[in-house]
Amino acid sequence: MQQKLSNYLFIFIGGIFLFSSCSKDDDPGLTPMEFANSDYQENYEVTLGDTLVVEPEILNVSQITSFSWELNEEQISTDQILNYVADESGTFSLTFKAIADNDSVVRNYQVTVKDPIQFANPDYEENYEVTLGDTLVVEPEILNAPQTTSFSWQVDEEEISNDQFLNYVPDESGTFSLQFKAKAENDSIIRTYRVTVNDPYELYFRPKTESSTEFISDILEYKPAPGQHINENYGSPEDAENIIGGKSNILSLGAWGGHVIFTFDHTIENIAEQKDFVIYGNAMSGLSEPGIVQVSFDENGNGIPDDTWYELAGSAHNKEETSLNYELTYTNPDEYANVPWLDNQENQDSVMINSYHTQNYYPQFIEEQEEVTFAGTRVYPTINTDGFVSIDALEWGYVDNFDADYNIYGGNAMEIDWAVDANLNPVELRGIDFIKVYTGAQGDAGWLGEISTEIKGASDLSMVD
Ligand SMILES: [Ca+2]
Ligand SMILES: [Ca+2]
Ligand SMILES: [Ca+2]
Ligand SMILES: [Ca+2]
Repeated sequence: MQQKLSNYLFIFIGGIFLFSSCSKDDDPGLTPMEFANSDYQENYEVTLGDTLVVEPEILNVSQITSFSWELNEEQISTDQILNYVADESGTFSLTFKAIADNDSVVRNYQVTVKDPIQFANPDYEENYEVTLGDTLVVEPEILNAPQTTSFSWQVDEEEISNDQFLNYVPDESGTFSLQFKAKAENDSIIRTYRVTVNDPYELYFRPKTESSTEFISDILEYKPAPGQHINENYGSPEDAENIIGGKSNILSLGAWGGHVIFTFDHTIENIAEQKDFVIYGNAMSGLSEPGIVQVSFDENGNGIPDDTWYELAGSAHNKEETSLNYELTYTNPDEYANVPWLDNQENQDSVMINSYHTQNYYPQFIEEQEEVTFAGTRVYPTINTDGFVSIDALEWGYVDNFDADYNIYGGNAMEIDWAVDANLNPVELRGIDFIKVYTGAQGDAGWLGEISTEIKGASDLSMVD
């Protein structure tokens, strides 16, 4: 019985031998396994969570060949082709073995598993709101970005930047979708934002209506500098109110820097190629006391002049003697006495008293009762002191200034396009809500007293008959 079994076994094994012999050209026992290519990719780099695929091609594999993949000496697969999901970041040695009886081949690899690119904060501000003309800044922080990472910002599918951090000035109002993409090899992240661009003019422009009037509708601030009329006729808060709605009362702004801020019952539109408003003064030939004008649009719609001011640059603004960024501080003498001042160019002098006005010349109704500082531009009209004192007009662009067009308007007509920023660069304004007028010169005109701008009112020029 035992003899028989071993015979059967012999025949069975022999049969296999014969069968495999018939199916191959060569004897498997004599032809060792080998890799199809002697060169191979040794280093692999994958992102955490991705599948690592390695497909070594081997010649002369037989049915009894077994395979083994080891990652840092731990077996992770017994397939010939590796499909492995990287679940830990780091650098690993990977070994592949194919074994058949006494025959084997081995290959070593190095695998780097990178952490994926990701946003530092999973929560983010999705909605942005900016004002037309402002810069939209979006700064997504990203982790694990290799140096080769590229960035793309798109507005409605049009690329606007390749920087990681966006600095973008939208050129139209409306709401649009903004997409950010960071892309590295085989790895990318995307974030979407919603941006609303507000056009302050669309939101807050106050057009003229049937009931609109041409004159000043409200005084928002009256802060004169010291002067002979201050705290007296032409120099009180009541006098400021009296220039509302007309052009027959007089308001003095005192010496350099003293100002008044007013508004209208509608936005004064900047009409192209035309002057836009007129400010009435009491200038006459030989008696100009140039006041400087600043304008502002109520960008935040709150009715308060807390928005950007732009100065109207007149003819003297580019003159060499003109002082830009000028500042001057007056000290309250607390009595009828010269009012000392000190400027930011180390000049000091006084607003001089005269015998016609014997009150304290320092404004007693303003908040600053020890000293007050004004800032702006100082212009230098010519003061003629030979014989009858006179002050020459500046060429154009100032208030209470007897320029060539003064008699046409009975005042000084102003063009909003003269507006400049702090660096004297022109700015484009479609309309203005607030006007500030301040005395632009400083000097003593003898018996005329200090140079002090007067205004009698203002009109929207488009409403003047
Ligand atoms: Ca204009
Ligand atoms: Ca405002
Ligand atoms: Ca005056
Ligand atoms: Ca005057």
